Amino acid sequence: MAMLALLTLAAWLVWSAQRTELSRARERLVCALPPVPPDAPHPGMVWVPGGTLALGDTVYPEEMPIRPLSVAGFWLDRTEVTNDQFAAFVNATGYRTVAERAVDPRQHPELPPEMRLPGAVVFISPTQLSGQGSATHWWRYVAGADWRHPGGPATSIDGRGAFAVVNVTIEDAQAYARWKGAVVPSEAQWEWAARAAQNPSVPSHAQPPQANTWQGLFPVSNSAADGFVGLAPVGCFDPNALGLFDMIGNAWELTRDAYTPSHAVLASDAMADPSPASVRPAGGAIGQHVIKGGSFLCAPNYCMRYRAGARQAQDDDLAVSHVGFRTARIAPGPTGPATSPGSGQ
Ligand SMILES: [Ca+2]
Repeated sequence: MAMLALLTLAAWLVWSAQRTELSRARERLVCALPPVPPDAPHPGMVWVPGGTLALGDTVYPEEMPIRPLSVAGFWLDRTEVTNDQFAAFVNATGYRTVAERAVDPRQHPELPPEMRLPGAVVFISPTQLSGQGSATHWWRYVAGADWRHPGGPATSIDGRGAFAVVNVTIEDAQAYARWKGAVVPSEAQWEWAARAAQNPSVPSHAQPPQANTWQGLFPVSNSAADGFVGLAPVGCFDPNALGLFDMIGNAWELTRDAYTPSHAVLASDAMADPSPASVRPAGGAIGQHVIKGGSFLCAPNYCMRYRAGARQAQDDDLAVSHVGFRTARIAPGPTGPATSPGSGQ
């Protein structure tokens, strides 16, 4: 009986390895993006016209209540920042990301020594779960995981230059943005852009077909009906009406707003001030920022955050394998006939 179990296990391991190899062989490493017009004022960025955003949604408590908020026009990267783009920044500046530095024991005296090593939290799909399961079953702190080694020291980004950079924190995102002469978008800017500068009369809560999310029973069964088991190269799915790719799904995206547990409190001047400054008051949750858009791990049975109005908290000093970002730029919009949505890509 024991021999039969061993043979069954061996056969499963061979089959599983073959399946993984097959999926890797089929993996798309790049997706074509529309050409950038030669006269684009901010190449690779899309103009997001201003308007009044109905901030929030009604699925989870943290996205309520819905609040009206003015957003001025701004430019936004049409894709998530890629590994190639982030590598250019690191090569030019020598920057070391938070995940590449040791954890300060004064900040986290509770952590065991192995979790103070440089590293990041990596998603590892469990083969089975008992009961309701716990996030600790599929998230692991992996020493040596960083943006160049998304799954740990044995992994790399070779051939994955067009993939969204992950395992980056708000500090890393802001350092990159400064180098580019840009900023990390506010939550309101991000949400307004994800809605293509329009408030839908009835926001959809359905899992979107044009986004890299999770199909199947999270976290044990991923059918990858959208073509991707994990992260995807940027631009593989249809853009929204402004020409922005992957606002929903693929990687969660950092915003510059400190996290608060609901929309009940906004900065008092934010309601009247149409500037694109952060709408969050000082004194939000210490050490957390808002992330938006959901990721390749969002599934209907677990995390319906594949929506513009959804939001989540992300620890400032913790890099995670499903969090990336894009940048915004405060500059005059396109003029004359080039003012149509999506121009200036
Ligand atoms: Ca997917």
